[in-house]
Amino acid sequence: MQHKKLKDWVNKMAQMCEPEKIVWIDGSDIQKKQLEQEAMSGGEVIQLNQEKLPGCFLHRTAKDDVARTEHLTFICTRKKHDAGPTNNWMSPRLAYKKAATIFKGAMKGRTMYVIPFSMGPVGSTFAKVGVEITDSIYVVLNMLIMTRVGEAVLRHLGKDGEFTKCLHSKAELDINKRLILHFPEDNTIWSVGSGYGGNVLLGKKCLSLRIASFIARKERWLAEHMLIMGIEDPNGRIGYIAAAFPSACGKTNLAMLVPPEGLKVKNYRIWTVGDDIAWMRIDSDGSLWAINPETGFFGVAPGTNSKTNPNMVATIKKNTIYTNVLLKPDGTVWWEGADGDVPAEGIDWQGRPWKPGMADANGVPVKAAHANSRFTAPVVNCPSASYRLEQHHGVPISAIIFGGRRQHLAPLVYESFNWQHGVFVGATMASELTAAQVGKLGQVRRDPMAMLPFCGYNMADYFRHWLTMGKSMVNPPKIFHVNWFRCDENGKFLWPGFGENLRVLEWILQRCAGRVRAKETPIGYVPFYSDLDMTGLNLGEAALDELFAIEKKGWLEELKGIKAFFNQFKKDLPEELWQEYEALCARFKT
Ligand code: GTP
Ligand code: SPV
Ligand code: MN
Repeated sequence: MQHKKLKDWVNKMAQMCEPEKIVWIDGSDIQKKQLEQEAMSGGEVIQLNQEKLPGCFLHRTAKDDVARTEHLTFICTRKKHDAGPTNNWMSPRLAYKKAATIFKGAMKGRTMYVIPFSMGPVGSTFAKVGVEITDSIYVVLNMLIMTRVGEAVLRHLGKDGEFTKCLHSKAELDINKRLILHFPEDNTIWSVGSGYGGNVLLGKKCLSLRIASFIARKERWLAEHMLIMGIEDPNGRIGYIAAAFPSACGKTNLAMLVPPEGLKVKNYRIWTVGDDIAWMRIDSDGSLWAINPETGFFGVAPGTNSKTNPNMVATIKKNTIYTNVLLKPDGTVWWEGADGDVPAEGIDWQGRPWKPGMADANGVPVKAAHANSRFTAPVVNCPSASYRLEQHHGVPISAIIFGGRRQHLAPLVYESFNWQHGVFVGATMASELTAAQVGKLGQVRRDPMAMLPFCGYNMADYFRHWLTMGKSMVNPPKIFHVNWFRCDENGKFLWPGFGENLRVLEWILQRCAGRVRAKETPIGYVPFYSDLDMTGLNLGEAALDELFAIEKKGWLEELKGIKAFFNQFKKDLPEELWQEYEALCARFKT
């Protein structure tokens, strides 16, 4: 290893954390096997039934360490204003100082692992290198699935290549001594006191979104919380879309959907590029091209079964790490909404004996798996994995889709009038909170572009960057909004979702190709019912009317919420977004 800065940094961090030894992760199979053995004997993971689930393990986190802790996540820029009104901010000086007292001696008696990793194919124009230091072997095993790790990365770094310095320690796994800190100006991340995915797999949300969004603005590209998928028609033409939905709102499911029975005759083929993060650049053709910087899925377990997501069921049969699910007596796993019968017994996600029907002291049913239990699996396991995953130029994006979880208001799908209006649609997105973040379930919050918890700088500047990007493209993608979660008055989903969503994607691609007309409404274009292929779907016109209803009263309320949200950005909010706001108000008045 020739990189002096890297060596010096590792030494300095070791001086602070005081590990017993330092192990460099080389990405080899031999080392991976050793690490797995070590993780088993240390009790960090439990080996699952190797006949039924080869290469699979189970891990349990601490009880209060099961989701991202957004209130303990900070953007540490020198000026508070640069973090903006939607981020938690701490001065870099104070942040380093506070965290250092927790990191001090935190690795005593432990091994410090050093993981060189690349987000994106090593050496591609998109790729960014990070090095994560951690005392968690679970983190190492996850990073080996989620990113490109090892020698090739070091070789690419050479003597003085740029990398993001990522430091993590479990420390005491104490929520009162937990901090997830981002220093975009230093290209540095410090995470301490947690062992949960989004807080500790620093290549994911911390680097690929918070730090990358900061870099992307300077370098004029986009780092987004988006899935990427391709839809191939029978003529072999593949249309690619990128879609931003907040956490636990359906990205993974959409990215690998299986065409519904009624559309089978059309012979569509789905190609999964990514399920969580998209890095997008304007190429020399003036179009937007995207890669998925990750190599694995860190997906939500509950609700995953052969009906909702058969491709994922196939993906997680081998070389997968399960976190916080039920362990069955036969050494396989289960979660609420998994295939098969509810097991008669097992060990729940907290390691306690479990039986169906058990209730806690308050009479609340005890869950077998945590609502935010997850699996970590390699993308290449997925039957629908794109053949272009290693391509350095990525895939060309025809449509960008924003979407949220809204019981009311938002129709099944609508199209923005143009890029600027599309940016307004993204900037005013809202969604109900889920188990993916610690907070009040079901509460509606504004979550612009599904990036509220992930934007590494002032969101007003982020909106401006989006507006600028649109102007820089000869051929910008069209922008749409979807809502799979609208409910009837009894709280039942009006739309069947999952594979059936292809009917909506089909319309979207037809709009991109200019093949169908659309109906103009105050909020954007919606489909003529006759342009939605409903073959084989038992959904009457009345249900469609409910799905597409645009209720003036509700939207006038929504406009108040949007105004209040925009107001917090004060003078920083781009004028264009106020123009769009006024135009929307005006369209509702006439
Ligand atoms: P993160 O990994 O947290 O970023 O989540 P995600 O956006 O990838 O969400 P995911 O696809 O894992 O879906 C989360 C939950 O939404 C699961 O419980 C799914 O069963 C449910 N879900 C996904 N798609 C649909 C849909 O089309 N309709 C309905 N009703 N539920 C859906
Ligand atoms: C999300 O919460 O958006 C996730 C899971 O994709 S985590 O890695 O925890 O962020
Ligand atoms: Mn996500």
